[in-house]
Amino acid sequence: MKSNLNIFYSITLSMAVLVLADSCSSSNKNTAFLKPPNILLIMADDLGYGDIGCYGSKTIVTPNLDRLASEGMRFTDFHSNGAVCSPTRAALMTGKYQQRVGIEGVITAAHHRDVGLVLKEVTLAEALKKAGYVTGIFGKWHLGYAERYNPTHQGFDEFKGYVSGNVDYFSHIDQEGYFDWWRDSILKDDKGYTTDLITQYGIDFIKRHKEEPFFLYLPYETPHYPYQGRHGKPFRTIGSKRPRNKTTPPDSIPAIYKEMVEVMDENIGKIIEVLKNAHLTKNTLVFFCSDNGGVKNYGPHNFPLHGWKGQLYEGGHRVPAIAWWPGKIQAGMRSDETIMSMDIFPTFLDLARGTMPKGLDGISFKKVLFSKGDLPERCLFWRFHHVKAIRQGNWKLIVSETKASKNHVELYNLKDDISETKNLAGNNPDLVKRLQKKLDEWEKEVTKGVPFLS
Ligand SMILES: [Ca+2]
Repeated sequence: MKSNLNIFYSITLSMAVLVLADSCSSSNKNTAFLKPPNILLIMADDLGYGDIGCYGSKTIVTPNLDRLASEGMRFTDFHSNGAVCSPTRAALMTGKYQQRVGIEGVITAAHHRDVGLVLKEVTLAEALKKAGYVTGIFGKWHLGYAERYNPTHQGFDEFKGYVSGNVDYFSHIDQEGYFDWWRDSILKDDKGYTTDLITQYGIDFIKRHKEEPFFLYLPYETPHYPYQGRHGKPFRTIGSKRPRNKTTPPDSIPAIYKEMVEVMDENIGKIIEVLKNAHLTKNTLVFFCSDNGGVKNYGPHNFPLHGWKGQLYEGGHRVPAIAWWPGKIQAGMRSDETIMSMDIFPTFLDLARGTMPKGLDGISFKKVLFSKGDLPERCLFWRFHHVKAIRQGNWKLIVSETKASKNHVELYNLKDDISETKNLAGNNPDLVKRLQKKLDEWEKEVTKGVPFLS
């Protein structure tokens, strides 16, 4: 792989030199011959909209993420496709609404050990691999427990990490008591704290592949439960079921949570240092985001948003997102474009100059990154359990089944009311009708013939 790529780049470099010699006046136009950028995608797990400094946290200190935001672009209206883990990851990997691949809910350790993202789907890793990239994932997969759903069968050259929703940060055992730490498609442990291990793997990957275009995906576990700090102890053992977080006293969770996020931030700082020392920053996009909103009960993680992980209020799916690429993305930028996880696939492929698969729902936001234009107007949709939502411009309609009503409708104008406090449905019956019609049409089209997790 490496030698073939080196030959490929030697040839293209020679071609570039010939073209430059032939036409000096157009030298700036010959960037097509340059090596495509490295792409580093870092995804936090359950990190809320207000959980890091540059999004307003008063308690959690995140100098490294804050620096990436101040030197790059911070997104204020970025959304996870799902309000929980697996759906967002399915959308990220396919560039489609997760409903199209039947992963609308969590692939649970208890009930879904034999389902996953079907292999026939073209994943982001497969598409980038086809475009000449070496690909690695270190951290959380959560798109299938069985070996046949392993990320190494979905376009990733290398994998270390876990396939469940969460593991003990030290013993690497999932909440149903199964050991869950993989080296590629083999179950094999590595000693260490999950956040630190993922970072070490990522750094090692960068050092080994710095000459190639690489796609490195680092889905951290932080700050998903179990709440365990770096100097804590393992508390899950093989065969023991600890379905929630009963080992950590609730009053100690805020301090541990803060430490977990700060340790992730410290680790991200280490990775950036490695990129700088390897002189890779001018040709590497770093993109950071969360997979869904913050969890209820343990602090004001989603402030100023209403709602939590698992809900379709903004707190469930509007998440932090930062893009950093010195020299390419202007420093200190803020984007208010409405973007979803499924847009990452076409954007990365656009940057890689790869072939776009057919049937994607996401769209490239490359021009937003480079401050060269806005995205076209579009409607965006969410559905989880008995709740569904549509976003058009500043309007958001949420339709839910409640005990009192099968069709409970809420309409918010997010421009004036980001906290979703004033339901304007009663004052805007025509708009409600229009949005509900679009929502119904989307639902019918997107779920056509696809079996769902039960
Ligand atoms: Ca999550």
